Amino acid sequence: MAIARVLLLVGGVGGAKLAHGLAQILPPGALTAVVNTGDDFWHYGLRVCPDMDTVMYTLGGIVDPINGWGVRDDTTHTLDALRRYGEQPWFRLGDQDIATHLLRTQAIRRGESLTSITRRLSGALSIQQTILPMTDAEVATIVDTEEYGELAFQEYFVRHRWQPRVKAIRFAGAESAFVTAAVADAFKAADVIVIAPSNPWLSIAPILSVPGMRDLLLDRRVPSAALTPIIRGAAVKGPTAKIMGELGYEITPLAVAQFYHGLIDCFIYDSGDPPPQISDVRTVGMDALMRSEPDRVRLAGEILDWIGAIL
Ligand code: FO1
Repeated sequence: MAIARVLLLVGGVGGAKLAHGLAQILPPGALTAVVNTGDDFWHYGLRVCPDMDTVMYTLGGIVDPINGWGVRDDTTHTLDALRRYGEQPWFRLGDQDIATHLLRTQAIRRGESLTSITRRLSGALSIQQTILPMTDAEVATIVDTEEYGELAFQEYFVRHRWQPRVKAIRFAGAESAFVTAAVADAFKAADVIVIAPSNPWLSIAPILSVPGMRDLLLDRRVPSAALTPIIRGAAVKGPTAKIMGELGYEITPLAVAQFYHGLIDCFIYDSGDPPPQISDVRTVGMDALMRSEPDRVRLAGEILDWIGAIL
């Protein structure tokens, strides 16, 4: 069966690459990305939403290709000016990127939802896919570390370069968050749900922490597939493998599949790894590493072909 609508649960850089690959092969409007907002924070009075922006800039074709986040060829004059005042900015906000935070903050202060402002910003960037925050409420990922106790996510990730040892992770505010009508509608409309190869504990777990989100996945009438972010014992990027070790998991695709058990019917691991055996989940090996833009398109096509064939 041909897949018309894909719903992608996604975090930052790695997941955005898959979103980009899917966007190349699906018709306009057929992809909806439900994005982690647990990384969002207030910084110099601005609402910064790193994963939302990473997905938006990637789909908009303006992302910095080296970092995978921020705007390509952006300058940092604002940070230089802050330094002149004696500040030591530790979070690298580019000048063009700041324009996004200014408009978003202004809209939020006026009472507009993150869902609505994201629709306007992505429309202005001529993005034909739908980018939805996991919720319009503020949810903050908090990382409990051996060395510093609890750290706000970006303090852990950027300021401390994800070096502290992780003891636990919680999602502050999740209990009073809610699934938006836009997210609920996207689940109803989807022919397949894909969980991107993002960090399960830092990027996907916050999405699943929103009350009602797990039920949307559990009540699905369409297949749900997850991709491994772990390939041959290592994370493609970032702290996934390190965190798995620190939280007591084996650093294997199987441990990732088990984390999603009950929520997925299909699991994609890298063909260089042994096939994970897990009950009620069909597994398939693919070249899961996205080194280049053609790789993203190839992987997205293989995923849709495989799921389309078993539908
Ligand atoms: N990551 C860094 O490692 N250092 C930075 O200074 C940094 C700045 C930054 C600014 C805007 C943005 O949208 C993303 C930014 N990121 C930076 C990436 C971000 O911290 C992480 O990729 C995610 O939060 C984890 O998915």
